[in-house]
Amino acid sequence: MSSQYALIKDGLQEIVQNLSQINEDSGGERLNEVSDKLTLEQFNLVVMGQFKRGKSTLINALLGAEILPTAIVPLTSIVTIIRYGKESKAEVRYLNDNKEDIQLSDIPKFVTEKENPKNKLGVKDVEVFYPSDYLKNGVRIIDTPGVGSVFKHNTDVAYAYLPYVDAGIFIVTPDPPLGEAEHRFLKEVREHANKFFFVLNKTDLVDEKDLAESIALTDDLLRKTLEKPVNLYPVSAKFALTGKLQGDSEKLTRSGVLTFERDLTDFLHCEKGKTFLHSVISSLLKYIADETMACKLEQEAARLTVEELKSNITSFEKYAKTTIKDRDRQGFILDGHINKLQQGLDEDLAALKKEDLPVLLGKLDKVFSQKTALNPSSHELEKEMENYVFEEIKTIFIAFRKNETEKIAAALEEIYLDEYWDGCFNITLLRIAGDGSSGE
Ligand SMILES: Nc1nc2c(ncn2[C@@H]2O[C@H](COP(=O)(O)OP(=O)(O)OP(=O)(O)O)[C@@H](O)[C@H]2O)c(=O)[nH]1
Ligand SMILES: [Mg+2]
Repeated sequence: MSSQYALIKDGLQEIVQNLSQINEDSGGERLNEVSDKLTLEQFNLVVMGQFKRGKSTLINALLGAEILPTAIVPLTSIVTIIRYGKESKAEVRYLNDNKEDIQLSDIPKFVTEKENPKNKLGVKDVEVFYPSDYLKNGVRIIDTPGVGSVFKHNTDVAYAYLPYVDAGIFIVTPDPPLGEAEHRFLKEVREHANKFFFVLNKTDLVDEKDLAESIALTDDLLRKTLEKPVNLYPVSAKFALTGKLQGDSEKLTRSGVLTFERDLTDFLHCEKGKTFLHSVISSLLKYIADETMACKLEQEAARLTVEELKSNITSFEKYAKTTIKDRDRQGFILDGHINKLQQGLDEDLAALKKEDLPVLLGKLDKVFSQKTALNPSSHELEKEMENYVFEEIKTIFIAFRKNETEKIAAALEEIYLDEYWDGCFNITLLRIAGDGSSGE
């Protein structure tokens, strides 16, 4: 296998050189990227999915360290590439080609929507070096922003990364199940990568019966979308991470991540080379198809008269102007949606305080009088009361958080679909208007 692999790899490198010579004027950057990929044998294992499914948490679980920031709100906004390094370190690469070494603890400042809103810092990506066995032999684990959130630019970044996927880990969760945004994303993903692992995360949040139903439903939806059977790995990335961090092997086993890790490791040992070559061949085929199309367009353009060309340019400029206006309008509408969501959350928090606080205080009074009667030692009493308060607040907040996550996810899905269909409608109107004006 290895000599065959080397032979094909060298052959592909030769094809890249030949293509560069044939087409000296254009496409140089794309061919250089393929050539570098072949030389460095870079293999991109990309983690993708809808916002908040637990992509960053799963990567942390695989690495056994809290490297990437995670949160309850849509968070990752910039691609983070994790590659092998004997020592842990990180580097920010900016869109203007500048680079900067940063502390691992400063990663959130650059890759999160909260600290770098709308990528105001102009970050291209962040590269993290880390000594994990997964990252040996050119494997790069890549965290991408989630699709389908109210931050449309995060969805754009995830879509734009698809051509770089050699193998993917696609994350879904039982609750809510596969939604419209994910369904659309999956259809696109299908066109780009040969190998995908499907992970059903957050299994710790559902009971056994719900989990079994969810596995069957997700499996069915994925099979229908991808038109082939899939292997679905039920895991709890949260338990896997805490299991590894606390050396709790029982928790780690319960997380289900070990089966996934076993299959992932097998794949990286046995099938990575074949998938890598497939991926390079696909990139080259896409490059050839694009260049052929560009040639055809050039030939067509050469046949047009100057008047026809001028008229096409005018129509295009008109279309571009309307599109920019439409983008600004959408931005304005989305800001309104965000404010509404925030307002809803504030109202729910106020209601929680108003309804649950008096009940909690009543319970505390009752437990306090029971416990003082049984155990007057102030130190132990304080500890017991602290534990009681902690558990009560945790129960209230877990229920609140679950409820709010569902509410926000449903609201975001609705906003996304509204905007999507609005966009389709506007494009149709523009096309109709364009057809009319060209006939004038
Ligand atoms: N209960 C539970 N919570 C989880 C699990 N995995 C992730 N979470 C939580 O889900 C939330 C989102 O996790 P992230 O890892 O930030 O999700 P993400 O997919 O990277 O989100 P974006 O970057 O916004 O797309 C965080 O609050 C995590 O703690 C899990 O297995 N179980
Ligand atoms: Mg994330």
